[in-house]
Parts: sequence; C-alpha cells; structure tokens
Amino acid sequence: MLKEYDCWLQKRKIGLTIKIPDAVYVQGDSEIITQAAKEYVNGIQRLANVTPKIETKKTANSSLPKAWLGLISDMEKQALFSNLAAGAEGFVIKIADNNIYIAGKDDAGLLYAVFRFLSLLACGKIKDNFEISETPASSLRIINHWDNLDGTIERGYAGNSLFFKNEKIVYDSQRIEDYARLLASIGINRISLNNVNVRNRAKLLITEVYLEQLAELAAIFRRFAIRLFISVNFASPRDPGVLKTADPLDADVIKWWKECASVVYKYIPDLAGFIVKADSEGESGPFQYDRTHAHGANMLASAVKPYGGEIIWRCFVYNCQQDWRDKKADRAKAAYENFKPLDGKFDDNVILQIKFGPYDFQVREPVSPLFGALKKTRHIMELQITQEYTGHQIDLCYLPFMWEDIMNFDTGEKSIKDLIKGFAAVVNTGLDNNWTGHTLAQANLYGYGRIIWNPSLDAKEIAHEWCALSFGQNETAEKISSILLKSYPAYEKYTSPFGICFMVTPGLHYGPNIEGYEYSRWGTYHRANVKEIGIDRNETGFVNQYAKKNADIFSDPKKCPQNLLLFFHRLPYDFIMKNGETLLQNIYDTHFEGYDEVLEMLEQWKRLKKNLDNAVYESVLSRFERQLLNAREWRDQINTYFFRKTGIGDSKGRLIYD
Ligand code: GCW
Repeated sequence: MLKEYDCWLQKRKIGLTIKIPDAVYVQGDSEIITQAAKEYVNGIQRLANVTPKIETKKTANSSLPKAWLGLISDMEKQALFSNLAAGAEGFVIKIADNNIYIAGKDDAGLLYAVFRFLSLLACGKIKDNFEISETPASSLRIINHWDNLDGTIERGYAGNSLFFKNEKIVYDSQRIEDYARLLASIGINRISLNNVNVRNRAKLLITEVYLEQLAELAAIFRRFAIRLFISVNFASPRDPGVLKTADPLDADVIKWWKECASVVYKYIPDLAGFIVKADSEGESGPFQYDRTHAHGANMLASAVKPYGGEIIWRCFVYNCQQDWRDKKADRAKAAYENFKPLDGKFDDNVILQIKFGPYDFQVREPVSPLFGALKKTRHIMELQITQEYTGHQIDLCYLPFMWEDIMNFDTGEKSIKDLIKGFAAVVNTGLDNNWTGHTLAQANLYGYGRIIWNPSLDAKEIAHEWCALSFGQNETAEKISSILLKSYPAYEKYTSPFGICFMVTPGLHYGPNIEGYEYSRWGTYHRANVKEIGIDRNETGFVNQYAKKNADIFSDPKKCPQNLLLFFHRLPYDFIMKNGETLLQNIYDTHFEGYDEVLEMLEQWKRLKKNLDNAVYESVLSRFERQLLNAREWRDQINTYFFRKTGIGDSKGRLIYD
C-alpha cells in the first residue's frame, strides 16, 4: 500500500530479477559517495528486505560476487564496460556474473546511478547482462521555492514552508534529508529556498543574521549533490541605514555587493549563486537608474565570480501597469523586447531564466520566442510544477503532458530539448505529509526531474514509471497512469479555450472569471465582443519575434496549431475549425467534454477503492469531487458567456445555463 510520504521511493518487496549480492564494495569516501552507498543499502533493504554488508578495500573478499560502487575511472578495468560513454554527472550500470557494477562519472553521477539502479530494479528491468549508460541532457536542473520567511508559500498548495516559520529558519532536519533524497533521486542538482519576491526580513538571508543556519541547510543538500541558490533583492543596498542608491554602476553599490558576497561565501563556499527578479511586478531593478539589465546582472556577477558563483537573472520583465484601451501594447512581446537587444552583453556567469511561454505559466501558451533568438547569452527555461494556473493541486493536471510538447518545439533551428541545457521550476512541495497536497501531484515533481534529465522521455513513459514505483507493478498502477494521462487534456478543455489564456479569478488564479482581467492593468486581454474574440498577434508584431518558419505557421489561422489559435488570432465565432464546426461550437463541445472527462476520472478512481490505501483513496477522491465542481463552474460560465454574447445556442441542444 502506498505510503504517501515516501513518494516514488516506496518500501515494497518486489519480485527480484537478479540475485542481490551479500556485500557492496564502495570505492571512495567523499561525502556524496558515502551517501550513495547508504542509499544503495537502504534501497536494497526497502525493495528486497535484505541488508548488504558494506566492504572497504581492507575487508573485501574478492572472490565473491558483489555490488561495486565507485567512479568509472576507478572501475573501468574490472567491470569491462562495453564502451559506454558517460558525461558529467552521468553513469554506467552493468550486471555480469552475479556482480552489479554501479559507476559514476563523478560523485554526483554515482549517486544518480544508485537511484537509477534501484528504480530499474523496482520496475523489474534489471536482468543478467543488463548494461546502461546515461548522462543528463541539462547541466542545470533547478528547483525554485517561492517560500516566504513567515512560513507561507507564494502560490503554494501543499501546506507551509519546509524551511521557514515566523521569520526564522525552522526545519526538521530528517524531513529536509528526505526531501533532498527525493530530489536527488530524480537528478535535481540546484535549489533555491526563498521566494524571488524578496521582501522584509528575507533580505537578511544574505547576512550573518541567517547565514549560519542557511549553511546548515546547505550542508544537508550538499550530501545529495544539491547546491543552494539564494534569491536576492536588487534594491538591498538602498535599505534604510545602508546606501542611498542601488544603481548598479555606483562604486559604493558595487563594493556593497562584493562585501556581501564575501560574507555569504564564507558560510557557504559552494553556494551556486543568486537569483534575481528585477524590474518585475513592482520589484526594483536597473531601469530605475536608467541602466540596462546587463548592467544590473553583470554587476552582481562580478561580485560572486571570485567564488565560482553564478547569477540567475529572470526575464519576467513586463509592464504591469498597462492600459486595456491601448491596443498597440502587447505583453506577450515583453521578454523578447527587453532581452533580445542585450544578447551578448551578459557576463559568462550570468544565466537568463525565461518562463516557457510569453505570458505566465498558462495551461496553453506558445513557447517564448526568446528561445532560439538569444545566440550569445546563456539561458535556461523556467517551468511551473506548482499548479498556480493549473488547478491548485485540487484539480488533477499531469504536467509532463505539456512539457513533452515544449521539449519538442522546434525554435526554427533546433528543438528545445536540443537547445536548452538548463531548467528551473517553481516547485509544488510543502509541509503536507504527502509533500504535494494532491498525492497524484507527486507525479509532476517526479516528471519534472525525469524529463529534464532525459527530454526524449514522453509523458506516457514517465507516468508508467511513476505509477509503477508508487503503486507497484500492477493493474492499479496501469489504471492510475491512464487517469494521469487524461487529466491535462481535460483541464485544458474545461478552462479557457484554444490558447486564449487568463480567464481565471484574478489574484487567486483558481476558477473562472471570464472578464476578471479584461479591464485591469495586467495586459492579458481577450477582447471578446459580440462578433469576435482574441488578439491579432500579426498586428501587434508578436508573431515576427519567431524564426520565419514558425512565424509563417503562427501567422496563418489555417496553419496555426488549433490549441493556440486564439493566442495568435482574433477570430469571428463562426470561424470554421478543422472538424468543420464553428469556433463557437468547438468552445461548447470542448467544455462539455472537459466536464465529462473529469466525471469519468472520478468514476475510474472510485473503482480503484478496494486496491488502495484508504487515506490515499479518500484524499484523492475528495479532490476529484472538488475538481468536478470546478469543471462544472468553468463549463457553465464559459458556455453561458459565449451564448449570451452571440445569442447562438449549442447545435447539439445541450443545456447552457443562461
Ligand atoms: O505569475 C506570477 C505569480 C506571482 C509570481 C510571479 C513571478 C513570485 O502570480 O505570484 O511571483 O509570477 O514569476 O515572479
């Protein structure tokens, strides 16, 4: 039975496909290698209920088969790996003559190899003569927390912060270790703990007020090959009693940040660096001093450079004071407009972090045109695991379904999976016992790690893997996997139609409010009237930010992918869609379908009752029941809205609540 807290690292006696050797020989004694050995022993205990004995060089009995753990360079000879190349943080695993060889390219690679071996063992994939080599596709695999020092989490739906409470660093070290283990098991290698909106006392995280304790947290993550980033406030030098300015070209400001970095790195010598949200949604930034974002980022980069630190600079910069009457302004254009002209102007240790879409983590957006446009600047993609716009972990929405599409998007030159070598994601975890609020939302955290490690994996494979690891290799797991795969299309169907975005309740971002953002300052309008809906993004020029190949596709309503039609075009309700029906009829149809699909998922879940742990069954059931209400609300409000605008009913005669 699933123990929610253990996520995909369940204790379960599996049917063994190989003989597990009595001993494990560990070569190397670094902190990470020692942790890897512990994980091997614990993993074998939880899956096979035996405890392998750890051997070191002196005690080793060389004649018996063993599990061999170490670095590839140390093990190459004895394991006779068949020319399997592994790059940084990669590994090889080989089974031969009752020996298990688990070898990392480096210490982190070994840790990942152990977790991979255990998950393959749990899935029944390890056999005699098995051999595998893997290298992560991305070198930066980051988790961003938006945790506040008071313990709340911005856009968090799984309880309070794992790290902070009442303006203090407060944590359960066993729990943090368990968290680090979960993250390492899916290959995460960087984490930021505090919100990118760095307010009040969070600004002091880079001072001796908090650094000692932060260093203790860093030490736990370090054993799991995870390095910390800290979110900083660009305007910190301007705080009362410090300086009068935060101008990045001011000598005192430069000195202030250098001193700050020297203190921070004294406590956390391997700190990965700082993350900055500047000139964004009211936060300060270089614009206030007539400086560019390159000025701002490079100034911070030079402060952390002596210590090998990096600056992650977010590109979520847009005018959040827009006037809805201004038809020329287009928020979708902002990231490209702000950062493309600066391409090549950033220092080597600056990394731009760009949200996957031009707006803001909507359920359906095109990939931002900034990907593929930046040629001379390091950049990574930001995803959102926490379900801000995708159902608050009340509604089930299996996100790898969307990420698979993103990975395969061709920027014109290369696909995202070949182009982007780093990812960050706002995480969905908190103090809830199951970490993610909705137990099935664990699949989103798992899926993030897996897909950025290997972007060629598809959403289906990941769902199967997660279900097998969480529920065992059985029919129940298969059924849950099929529910997961239905969930994203269903969510997309009952919420805003065909890529139009932002019909959610303002601020909260759960539930429908069709015109909630229509007359506000946020710049996300759909401009529906009695005849038509959408923004013509040929007219605003947004389409031309893409490479020609994509601009040609997006600019033509006949070629534009249908799920993005209303992102790119302003269309009459009688526009004929691919299925020969009008746009309006398609809106009605998808909304009726979306609701029905939630009902179906709920019924499928009910049928699994006898096979599931009761607490898990009940908590997921209650969420499906809430989701059904939400889906109904969306269906009825959207359909009613368009029925009342157009006066044209459903051709199939279904009831629309007018
Ligand atoms: O979508 C918005 C969220 C804010 C968030 C911001 C950002 C941390 O609604 O809560 O602030 O994105 O990404 O900076």
